[in-house]
Amino acid sequence: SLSIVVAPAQSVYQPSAENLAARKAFQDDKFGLFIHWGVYSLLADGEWIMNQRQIPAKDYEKLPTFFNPVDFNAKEWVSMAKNAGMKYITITSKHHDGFAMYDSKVSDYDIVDRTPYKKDVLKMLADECQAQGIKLFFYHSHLDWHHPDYYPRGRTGQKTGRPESGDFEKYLTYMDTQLTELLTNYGPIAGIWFDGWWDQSSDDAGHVGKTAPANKNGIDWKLDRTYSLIHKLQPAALIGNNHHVAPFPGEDFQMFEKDLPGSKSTGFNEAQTIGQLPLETCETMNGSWGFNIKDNRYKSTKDLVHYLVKAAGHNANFLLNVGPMPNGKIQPEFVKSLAEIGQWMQKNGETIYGTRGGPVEARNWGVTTAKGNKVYVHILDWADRQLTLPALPGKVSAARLFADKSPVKITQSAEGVVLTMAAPPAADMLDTIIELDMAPATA
Ligand code: FHN
Repeated sequence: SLSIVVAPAQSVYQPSAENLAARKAFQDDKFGLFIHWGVYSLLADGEWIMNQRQIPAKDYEKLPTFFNPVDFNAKEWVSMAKNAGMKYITITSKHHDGFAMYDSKVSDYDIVDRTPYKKDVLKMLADECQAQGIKLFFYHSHLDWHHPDYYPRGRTGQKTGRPESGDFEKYLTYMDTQLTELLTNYGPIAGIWFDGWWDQSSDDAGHVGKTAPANKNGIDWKLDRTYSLIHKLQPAALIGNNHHVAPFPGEDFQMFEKDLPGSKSTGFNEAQTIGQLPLETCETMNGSWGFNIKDNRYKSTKDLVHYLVKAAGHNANFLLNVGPMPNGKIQPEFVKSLAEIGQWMQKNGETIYGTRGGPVEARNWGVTTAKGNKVYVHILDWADRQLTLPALPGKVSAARLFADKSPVKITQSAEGVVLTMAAPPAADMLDTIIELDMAPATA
């Protein structure tokens, strides 16, 4: 007989009013601190060390016994982020190594039960974020190189010492239970930043607008179920997933790793299309996410300010990463750069916070951002006194240098609006900003 298989109804996700408000506030916030911190920091060679050195779980489990971040100071970290001009923090609750940086009741493989430190750093950080008005997101890894039921092992993971079987559904229940702990015991959580879906990705990475099916190993991440759980526990919590494919239903923002949305400058984002969601791009301050003692590829403060400005010009937030050391301190090079970025943000944050990208597409000289009747022209790489903008949505009624309010001359040409400065952009300026007053376009 013909058995008709009724496909599960695609959950049509309708964001709540709180969620929509949280999305807008997220877009207004523009700038956040990414923190990759775990027991891997003891080896000072990045957060993939367990996989890169193929360390079997039973050996890697020795690491937590040495993890004792006695110099961790939540107030110091949150103040550093706030002084840099950041409005939120996204910290790893569990990275791919499976070790929970908080007191989980569903596992003893966590900072309270397995380290001499015995304190819940996420609770301390959450309390300090609430005290200082900084939002807190948790980065949570789908991928888990430690849990026995994370099987089949997917694209990465230990080839040695891992069980040759497992119950993936039990692993998903474990993951959902930890997410429930994080969204119940740590106060208001601004969102969950997923990563690692790609380890057991579906073959249908070209989907648009529907939840991915099970992959050829029969692995179905059941994202609908996890996302519904998160939105039920905290409706305003925003879901993002660093899966490098187009957004799935239930996601509230779209991230582009090491890539300005649409520029496809890294292979990760080839398949990604820019959806209608708020956007975020993330980057390291050197070349490593987790603490890496030999990685001195420090980006200059100018590079980082330009990345922040370009992200805003691409209508995206910028999530800038630090990988704290095993003693709980942030390395001095990062502290210094963040303080310098904060000085720039103190003077120029008005041209970033609360803006949206455009109206002029990114150019080789820079980008534009807009807020209310203002357009900010961010000149990042231009040595001429004159700059021509293509047609703008409305009439430019006045223009001035944002820094000193000195007037900028406005004329028209066949190519568009010509802005003439009294002098070319100063070479030492991280960003020469021209502020335009826009009159509404006449009907
Ligand atoms: O594998 C992770 C990596 O460790 C790090 O967390 C980055 C951060 O965006 N995401 C994955 C690499 O794409």
